[in-house]
Amino acid sequence: MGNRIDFLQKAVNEIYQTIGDVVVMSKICQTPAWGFSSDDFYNACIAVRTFYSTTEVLDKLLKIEVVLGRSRSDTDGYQARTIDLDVVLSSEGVIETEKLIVPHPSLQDRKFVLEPLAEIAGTEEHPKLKQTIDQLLESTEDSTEVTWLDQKIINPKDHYNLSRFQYLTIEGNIGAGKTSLAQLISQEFNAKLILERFADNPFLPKFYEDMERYAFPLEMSFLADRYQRLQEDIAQFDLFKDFVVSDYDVFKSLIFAKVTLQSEEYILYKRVFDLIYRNLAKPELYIYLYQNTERLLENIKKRGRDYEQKIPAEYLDKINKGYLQFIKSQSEFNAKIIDVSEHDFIANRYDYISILEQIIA
Ligand code: PH2
Ligand code: MG
Ligand code: MG
Repeated sequence: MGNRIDFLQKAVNEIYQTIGDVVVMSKICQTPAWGFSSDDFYNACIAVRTFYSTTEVLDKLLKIEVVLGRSRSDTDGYQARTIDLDVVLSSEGVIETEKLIVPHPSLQDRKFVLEPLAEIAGTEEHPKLKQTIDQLLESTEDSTEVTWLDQKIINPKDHYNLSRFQYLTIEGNIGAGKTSLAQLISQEFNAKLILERFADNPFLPKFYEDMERYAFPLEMSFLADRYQRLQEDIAQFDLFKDFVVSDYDVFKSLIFAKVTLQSEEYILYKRVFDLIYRNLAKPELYIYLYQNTERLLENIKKRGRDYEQKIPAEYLDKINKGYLQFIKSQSEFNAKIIDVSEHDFIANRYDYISILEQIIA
């Protein structure tokens, strides 16, 4: 009912904001109401990547239907509606609970599902019928004529247009979530991902045991490694990616060195750093994820890297201060502090979206 294209667009927007990344969308198809008489329907299928379970997704879809003005009356049978959101296939395979049946039990009998679904997932196999969607469409008994509309749904993520920053850096303290956020962004926005290699640094575990003794070799080896990676990875242009996102910036080396090194050591270190830094690409946007120390310690505990478990709160405080000082003092690139202390962008899509909003603000 109503402005049908607009309702479809609004539904996709809500799905993007509350459920997950809209990976692909079909065109919109028009068909007569199936099973009852009413105006023609507009149908479309989208694929969504989400960290929620399919049951949670269904709950969220029902909420979106309500937000978009759908009211379900008690009468049996089909009724015209502003919007109807169904899960037709899930990577969880077959789901049969009281509230939810996936794949949708009548999928194979309805062209208004099969046609748009084939467009985005023709080669997916129906987990019960063991045929692909293309095959089901080929053999369906539904003989409805399908009309494709010229108007298209806009992918909500186009709004964020992150590729305008050719090189985006996500920085933050130990355990702030920089790697997770960089991964989410690279996946959702087709960016080349550059991650710091910390696992193979032999000095790191030793450093946490005896900071004074191992600080200098640790900082030197991080510097060498970061320089090499950024040099290689940024220079190596990837034709199939739209931009670059990294979970660290080389200045990190200076920030940590200032905290961990003796002052003469730091002066030497800074000389080497200045020689090296000149040749490196600078990020167009530098994001600092601020997280309070208490939650940093929780995150460090949760991810359970042995050698990190003894990191003292005071050390994290000093590193945070170092970052903030650095951000204040530098003028070479655009830096932004995003406070994630009240947010959980790993478990909550809405928190993730609020970070995207701040990135583009
Ligand atoms: N949905 C129904 C019943 N009938 N007919 C068309 N053409 N498209 C639909 O999405 C549709 C229907 C129940 O949800
Ligand atoms: Mg339906
Ligand atoms: Mg429904």
